[in-house]
Amino acid sequence: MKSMKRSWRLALVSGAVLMAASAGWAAESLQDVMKRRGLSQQDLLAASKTYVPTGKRDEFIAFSSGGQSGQILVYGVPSMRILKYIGVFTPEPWQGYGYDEESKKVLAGGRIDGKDITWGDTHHPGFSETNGEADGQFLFINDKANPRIAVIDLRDFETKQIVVNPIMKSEHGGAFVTPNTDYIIEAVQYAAPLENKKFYPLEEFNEKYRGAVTYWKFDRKEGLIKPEESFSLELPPYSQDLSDAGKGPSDGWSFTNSFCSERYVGGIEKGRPPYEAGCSAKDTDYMHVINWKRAAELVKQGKAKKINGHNVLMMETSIKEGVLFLIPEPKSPHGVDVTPDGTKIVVAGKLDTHVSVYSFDKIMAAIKAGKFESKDPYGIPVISMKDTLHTQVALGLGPLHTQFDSKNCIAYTSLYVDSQVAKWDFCEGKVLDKLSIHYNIGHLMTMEGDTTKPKGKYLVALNKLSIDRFNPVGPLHPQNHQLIDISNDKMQLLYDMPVPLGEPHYVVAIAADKLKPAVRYKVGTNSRTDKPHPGMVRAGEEKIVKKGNKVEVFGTLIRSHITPETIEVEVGDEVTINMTNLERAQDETHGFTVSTYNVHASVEPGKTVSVKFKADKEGVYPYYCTEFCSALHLEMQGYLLVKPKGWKATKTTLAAGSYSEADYKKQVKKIADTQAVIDSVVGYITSVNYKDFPDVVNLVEDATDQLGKMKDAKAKHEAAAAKKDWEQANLWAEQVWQYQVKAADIGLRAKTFLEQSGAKKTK
Ligand code: K7E
Ligand code: CUA
Repeated sequence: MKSMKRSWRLALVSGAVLMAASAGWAAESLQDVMKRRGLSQQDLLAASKTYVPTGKRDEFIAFSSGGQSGQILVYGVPSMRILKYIGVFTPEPWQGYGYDEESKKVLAGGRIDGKDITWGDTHHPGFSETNGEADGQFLFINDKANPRIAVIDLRDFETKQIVVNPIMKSEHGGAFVTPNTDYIIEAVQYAAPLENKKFYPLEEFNEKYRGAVTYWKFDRKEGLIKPEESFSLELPPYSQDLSDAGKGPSDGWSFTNSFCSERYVGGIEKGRPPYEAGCSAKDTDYMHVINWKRAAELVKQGKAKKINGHNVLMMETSIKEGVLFLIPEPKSPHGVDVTPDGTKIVVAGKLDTHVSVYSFDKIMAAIKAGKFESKDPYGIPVISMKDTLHTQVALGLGPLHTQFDSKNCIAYTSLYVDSQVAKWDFCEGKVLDKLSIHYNIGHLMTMEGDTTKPKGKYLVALNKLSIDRFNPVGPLHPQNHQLIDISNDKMQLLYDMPVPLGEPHYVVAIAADKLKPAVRYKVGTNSRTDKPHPGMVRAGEEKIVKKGNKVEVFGTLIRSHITPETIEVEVGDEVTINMTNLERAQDETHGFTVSTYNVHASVEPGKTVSVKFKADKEGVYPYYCTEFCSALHLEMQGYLLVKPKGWKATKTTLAAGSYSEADYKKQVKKIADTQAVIDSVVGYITSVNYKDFPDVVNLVEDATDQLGKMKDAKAKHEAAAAKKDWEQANLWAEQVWQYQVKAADIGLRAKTFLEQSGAKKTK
């Protein structure tokens, strides 16, 4: 232990010197490396387009569905470096999601029929938009299996809300956002009765089973979905698929696909041909064209019916009021995508080689003229394909999804069967380029490529299979996100990124500079509600309150101790521990757990988190900080003592060590040496314009805090030394040194930051 302390001091003293002394080895040439690693010129070119040097950042940030993991995966483009997993529908231990009280409440919002559902089949993330542009404030994502939508606040990348769809039993087409985020669109996948827990036999499919599309009202100020102000449209049982909101000229309308307008009901066990045959029998399905603005007005006028307490505009009303129309679309389509200028709607027919481009103007003209080719079995007017098509382009086999370029009229469509990306012109209706990629692309994604202002540059192909692409890891393979350069006429494949969370159906990416995440919370914030946490306390106010069998701890975390360090309860007590992280420095997160009680919290600077459990087991349970937050992180510990009922102490002195006057003298010398290091660091920091760097100002505040605490400990060690109490003298001297180490650690970080950011001398 002693030698470790010495090396610490050495490291502190030499840290600054080491920093400057690492250049000068005879470097390998580029040719040497190419030869050694078997790289071609083409590889090098690709590498130079995706490589982001150490310390540099990505231009775009991608938010990928984590598929069945129920999470979101955040990565940078073009580096494809993973930055974060966000727990959404699934507990996420690192972030304490599902292990602390605040996040448990968020997850509880996703309970269905009174039961926890701890996974989700996430498909489509969507950004909040302002005037059709991604604004970087919120992210939404859906759960197909258990029809739910979640809201993630991009100030802290935390999930704030989960809402359960009140009338659906499954969904797929979510989350699509209207151009000013008034509504988040979610559409049914497999038709079922809209009333909850209502049984109708499959023989009554046409009469009693229904599709629907829900418009969730979003309150941007509160950052929450308002279920009471949300509504749905009842739709025929056509297996609705994806949707997109109109924008610009088509704002106020939305478009939803369907893939089984045959209304086929399978049953191979009874000798019926399977769903796959029955659902693709006809040459066309229906695109639903919906005037959601008008529908919202009708709901306000009280024209909706309440089903399960939720506003539903029944088909009869929608037809009568002219808010719902159908247009045939080629066989079993998958994606429907509105062009950035809002004038056209692109539909890819999975089982057709074409993409169909519909003209919004033509659709409106047909509606205005009352020109319909027929009515569907439910009486919904059907506009003819011929009257509304702008063009159709043969792209290849299995077109699925379309994204747009920053250049006018340029679109990219994934070809599932061909395993290709097609670049084409949707104005002129011609193919421009095709790129073969690895197996079976599903979605594809360009930078802000589903907004009014796509940013071009890169495209990511989301491939379902990776087969032989990566080192084998067992029969379950990762999926493969392939990065493609689209800045030139010809597309170039750059990089393969294995995705270890399946199955990431869709990704959205945004210019990194649009995101303005916070580095800390206002002290005492409940991050899940963004409100002051009643369990917060400031330094020195920590307390344990006992009322009957309820024990509530109001504690704090700061390098490197937990206050309180002992919590005593009686078996059977209900224990709530609130912890506030008092740090201001960036990235100084502490974790908190109590052995074997299945609780965990991630307490970022300023946050207050509570964990709750019943102390139902007598015994001794260490609690500690789970983040390696400082050199004395391991010592960031304490004991929960769960005592038997009516237990009385018999021994009252704690175990002691043995310390001498010589030890004390060594301590005092060590303190003086360390102070010299601190003084030199402080000297440097105050000699430059450090006040121009808010991050450094925060570090300096934290360091000053640590040094401020020294005074008290110093008085204590000196008083103890005067009384020749060498144990107390040594321990309080050691504590002074601890404060110094932490201050020096923070100070060195500030110094490095300043040197790297080009701080200027002021003295
Ligand atoms: Cu897999 Cu959008 Cu759910 Cu297509 S979806 S691939
Ligand atoms: Cu705080 Cu480890």
